[in-house]
Amino acid sequence: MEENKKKVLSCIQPSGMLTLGNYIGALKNWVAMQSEFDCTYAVADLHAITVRQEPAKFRQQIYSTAALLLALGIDPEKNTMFIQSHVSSHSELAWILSCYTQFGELSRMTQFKDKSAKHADNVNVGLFSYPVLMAADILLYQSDLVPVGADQKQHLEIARDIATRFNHIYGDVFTIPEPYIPKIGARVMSLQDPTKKMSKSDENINSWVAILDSKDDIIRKFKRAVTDSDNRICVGEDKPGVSNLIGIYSAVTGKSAEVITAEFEGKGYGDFKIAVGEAVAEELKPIQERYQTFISDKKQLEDIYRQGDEKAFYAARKTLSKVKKKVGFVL
Ligand code: ATP
Ligand code: LTN
Repeated sequence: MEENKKKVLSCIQPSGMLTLGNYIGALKNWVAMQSEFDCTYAVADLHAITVRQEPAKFRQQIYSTAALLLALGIDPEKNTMFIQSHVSSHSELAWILSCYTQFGELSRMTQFKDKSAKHADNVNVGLFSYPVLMAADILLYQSDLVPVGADQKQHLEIARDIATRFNHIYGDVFTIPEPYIPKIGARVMSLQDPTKKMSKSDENINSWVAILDSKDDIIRKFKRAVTDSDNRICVGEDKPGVSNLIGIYSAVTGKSAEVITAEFEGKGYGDFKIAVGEAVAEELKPIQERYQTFISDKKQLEDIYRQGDEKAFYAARKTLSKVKKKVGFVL
């Protein structure tokens, strides 16, 4: 690992089937960033238990998420890929940082407000302190850049605030991380309600496309996508459904919105939706094939993440010791 490369960190929750939104908004960038940066990527299983998970299913989702990261092209030799709960430093630092985080600032987090409304029967303390654990994830690795979708920007802000506050008291302990939010495909919207983001926890399965969906399912979901009645294929504020499809098509083909509008001049929504579905299926096909090879060899998968766990633990321990010393713990 070259010393002068900037450090990148990101995590993804194994809380269900990863979607096209996760892929375009976050994971595609994870892969692209490997060539330029020193990257650390984790499966955020600790974050996922802020909402109830069924144990057997959860375990499979953790394996599946790790296999998917490899299938996407994350290179575990050049980067660090690990499982968050395997590196105990995350929980330890999260506790310490929670004593440097104000109740008021966590109360303002929109994700907390949304998720506590959605899971009104389980508004647990973990859901509330979720951004502190996320700050620990980021700060442990002295990360310079954090690639996330636009919806995580507020959490990154709070990580910066906590780090700045801590550094102010104790001197330079943490690197202050910058967000890395991609311009293209920053937000993929639901296929059924294009004013809402595409989300794997949406009960309407037609509203999202999973990275592992079959070609038939992908095309069927795009055919059913909500559009409007004027049959013009162009981006417009009054055309959220069509704009979203153009955004998706653009993200997977690399074509600009103008080129796409010209390509479909005179054609109807039906043709366009099929073209988007086919382009998405085409992009996902090799990923799905590689996924099968990783998920069918648990031993190899385990070897890979165990190596990552060790690398991550080594880096995390360094920061955690420094923090403990600064706070005044006896080591
Ligand atoms: P949930 O439905 O459980 O809230 P989610 O599908 O919204 O989950 P997360 O696990 O919260 O996904 O997000 C993982 C990453 O994917 C984050 O970096 C997030 O910003 C990004 N992401 C999720 N959904 C989208 C989307 N629709 N468009 C762009 N990026 C997204
Ligand atoms: N909260 C993020 C996942 C996450 C994360 C992180 C992202 C956990 N820790 C650290 C970036 C950096 C999410 O659900 N999207």
